[in-house]
Amino acid sequence: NSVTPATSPVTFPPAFLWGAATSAYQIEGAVREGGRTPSIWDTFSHTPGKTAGGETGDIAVDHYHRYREDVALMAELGLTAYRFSVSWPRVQPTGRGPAVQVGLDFYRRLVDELLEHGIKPAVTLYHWDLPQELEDAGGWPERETALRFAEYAQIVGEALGDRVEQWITLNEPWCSAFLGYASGVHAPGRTDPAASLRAAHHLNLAHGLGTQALRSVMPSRNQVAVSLNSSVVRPLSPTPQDLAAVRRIDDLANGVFHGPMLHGAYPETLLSATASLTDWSYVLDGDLRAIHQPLDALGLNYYTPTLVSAADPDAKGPRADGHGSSEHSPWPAAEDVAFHQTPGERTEMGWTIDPTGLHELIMRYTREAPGLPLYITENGAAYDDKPESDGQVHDPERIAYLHGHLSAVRRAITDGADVRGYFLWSLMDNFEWAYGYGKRFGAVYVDYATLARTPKSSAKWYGEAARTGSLPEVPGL
Ligand code: PNW
Repeated sequence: NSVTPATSPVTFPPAFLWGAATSAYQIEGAVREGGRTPSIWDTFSHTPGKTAGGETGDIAVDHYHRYREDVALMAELGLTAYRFSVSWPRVQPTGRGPAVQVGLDFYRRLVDELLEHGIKPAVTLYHWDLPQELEDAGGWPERETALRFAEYAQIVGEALGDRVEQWITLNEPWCSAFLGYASGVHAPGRTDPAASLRAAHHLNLAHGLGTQALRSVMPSRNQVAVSLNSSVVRPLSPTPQDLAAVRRIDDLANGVFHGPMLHGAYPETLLSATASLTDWSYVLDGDLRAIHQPLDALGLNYYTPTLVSAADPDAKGPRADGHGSSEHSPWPAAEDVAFHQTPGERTEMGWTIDPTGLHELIMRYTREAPGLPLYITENGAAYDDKPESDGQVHDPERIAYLHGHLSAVRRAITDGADVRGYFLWSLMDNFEWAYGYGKRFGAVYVDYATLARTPKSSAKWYGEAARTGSLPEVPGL
C-alpha cells in the first residue's frame, strides 16, 4: 500500500507551452531606426504629464539591438514559447502603402533566432502602437483604421506566415478603446466616451478583417487568435442592483468584444445601456459577419478581478477601479456603477492577488466557447525588485503569484478546460505604459543604467517548471 503524499506535484500536459510575453513599444527602443516613424505612444509619452516622470520608450530595454542575447536567455531558462508584438510603424511607417523591408527583416531575424533555439514564436500584430498618421486621420473611431489594419496584417502574414504558426490579431482591445479614447490614460489620450465605443467597433472590425487577411496569405495549419483582457466581474453583494452593475460592466469589459467575435452580435443590454451616447449606426451591413470569424484559439490576459456595486448617487470620492488616475471614466454610460477594491494582498500595481479569478475566467470561456482552445497570453505581477549585494534578485512574492495562478490553470484543465499554454507577463522588466519604468513585471531584472539583464529567482523557478512540466515546490506554500 502506497502512502499518498500530502501534496502531489502540480503537473501539466506534455505539449503545454511555457512562454513569456512582451510588446514592441515596451522593449524595443530604436524608435528612429530603419525608417520607423512615431506611433501614438511616441507622441503620448513625449507629451508632458502623460507618463510617470515623463518616461518614454525611446530606448526601453534596447531589445532591437539585444534580441540575440534575449533569445539566448529564454533558451537558457528553458522557455518553449515567446509572445512578442510587431511594431506597425516599423513595418508601415505611415500606416499605409508598401512595407519597409528593414522593418520586416528585424522580425524575420528574431523569429529565426527563436526557431533555432527551439522556441515557438507567437506574434501579436497590434499591441497599441498605432502609426501616428492614422491617429491624425481619426484613429480607431474611424472605419478607415480597420481597413488599414487588414492591409498591415496581410503584409506581416506574407512575410512571416511560413515560419510563425501562432498569430494574435489584437492585444486587449479594451485598453485601446477605453483607456485610449475614454479615460485618456493611454495613447492617444482622448476623453470622448462616444468615440471610445466607435473605437471598440472598429477594433472588432480590424480583428475580423485582419483574420481574413492573414488566412488569405498563410498556410492553413497556422492558428489565428485574439488576446482579450477579459474581466472577472463580481458583485459586492448579491442584490439585484449589484447584479445589474455586474451586467453593465461585464458588457463593457467583455461582451463588447466577445459578443461580436464569438457570437456575431453585440449584447442587447450593451446597446440599450449606451443609447444616450451612440446609436451604433457605424455598424454597417456585413460588419458582424466579418467580425464573427471562426477562431483557432482564444487568448486570455488576467491580472485581477473587478468588484462592483450599484453606486450610491450621493457618494463622491476616488474611483477604485485600478485603471490609473483620470477624472474621466474608462466605462461609458456607467455612472451608476461603483468600483471597490477586492480585499486581499496586492501587487505593486495595487491589483489584488486572486488566482481563483483566473480559474473562473477559464471556466467561463470554456462554457461560452466550447471546443475553442485557450491560452493564457498574459499573467504576472509587478514588485519592487532590487538586487542584493551579490547582484542576485530574489522575488519570492512573484514565485508565489506564479505558483498560485499556474495551479489555478491546472485546476481548470482538470475541470475540463482546454488550456494549451501560459505566457508570463513579462519576460523582462520594461516600459509599463503610463507608469513608466517604475513598475517591474519581469522575470528577468533589467538594470536601467547599464541595460544588463539578470534572471530573478522567479525566472529560474519558472524555467524549472518549463523544463520539467510541473511546478517546483515553493517553501512556505
Ligand atoms: C496589459 N487596466 O496592460 C498589457 O497587455 C501589457 O502591455 C501591460 O504591460 C500589462 O498588462 C501590465 O499592465 C494593461 O487598467 C494595462 O485594466 C491596464 C489595464 C489592464 C491591462
